[in-house]
Amino acid sequence: MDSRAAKPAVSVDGASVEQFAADVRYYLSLTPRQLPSRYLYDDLGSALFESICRMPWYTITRAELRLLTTHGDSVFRRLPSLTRVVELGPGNGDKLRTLFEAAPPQHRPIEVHLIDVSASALATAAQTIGSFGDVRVLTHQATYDSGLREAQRQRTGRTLVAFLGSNIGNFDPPGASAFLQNIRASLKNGDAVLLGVDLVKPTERLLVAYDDPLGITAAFNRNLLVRLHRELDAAIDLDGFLHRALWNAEHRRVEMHLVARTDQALRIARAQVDERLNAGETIWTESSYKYVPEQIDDLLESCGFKPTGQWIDRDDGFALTIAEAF
Ligand code: AVJ
Repeated sequence: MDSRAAKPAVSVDGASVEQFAADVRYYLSLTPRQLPSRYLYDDLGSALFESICRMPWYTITRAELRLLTTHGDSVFRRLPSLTRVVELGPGNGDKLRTLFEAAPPQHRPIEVHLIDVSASALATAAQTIGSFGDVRVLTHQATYDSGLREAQRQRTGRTLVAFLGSNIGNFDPPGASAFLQNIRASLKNGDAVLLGVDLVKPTERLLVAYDDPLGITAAFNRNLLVRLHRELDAAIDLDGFLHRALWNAEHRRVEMHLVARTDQALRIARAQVDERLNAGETIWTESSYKYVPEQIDDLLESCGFKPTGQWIDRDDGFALTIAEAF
């Protein structure tokens, strides 16, 4: 065994280095060049994302927490005899904690399953939710799909699947449908989903949320290049790439890109990538789709869910929707 083969095969966010390398190789070869947004969240990326959530320009987190505080009680009242909550992508656990704090103790579920690819996020979230003494917390370090399958293997009683923070915005429309249909297939009638979704708003407000004056989102985006360096032995000039955010009105999405300032060599040893980017060429690293409220209802209905409640924060353009599997 050489020293490289002896390296641990798991990177900090739980995906194998082989999987990371294979994805990097494949997505960089596409036209336009891309990198999957799920790789934004290693330890540093997750810390940068938490900083983004504290910035005045990024309103998603606070708008959603306000809605959860104000309407959490109504959410649970619509789900009598709820026994379990499965949260996909709990982050630091603040969203679920806020939801639980808004509910009278007798409405709280007995069991919580947290599903995330990030081990550090899971540890923090489990500790936060564990502070509710009467709730049993189980964690699954996995992708949403396999984690959900795992969580549903031992299901009993009534389940609520929470998918908050507008994380659904990272899926393109067919992806969002497939994802919700997958959730629906793991549920039985009367189970429910709680969806937090960022809404379309004036372009200036969208752009400053994804290209902020402090440069934190730029650091979040360029951290992908740092990961290529550290985990895949890449030789890339970090200063050779700029952060760019743009509003794609046709597809109703904010896109993040890394833009080559000048001609750039892209050599990534462990992914067998050896390419050149021309000045101005971009690597597309994320889409954040924005919705109008009716579109959320339509999407849910087409995936086997009947919306039973929707609360909207008009100031920041954010919707919280509860829907029952039928
Ligand atoms: C966590 C996917 C909801 O798209 O708004 C924040 C990630 N990207 N700033 C989003 C993100 C740039 C965020 N989501």
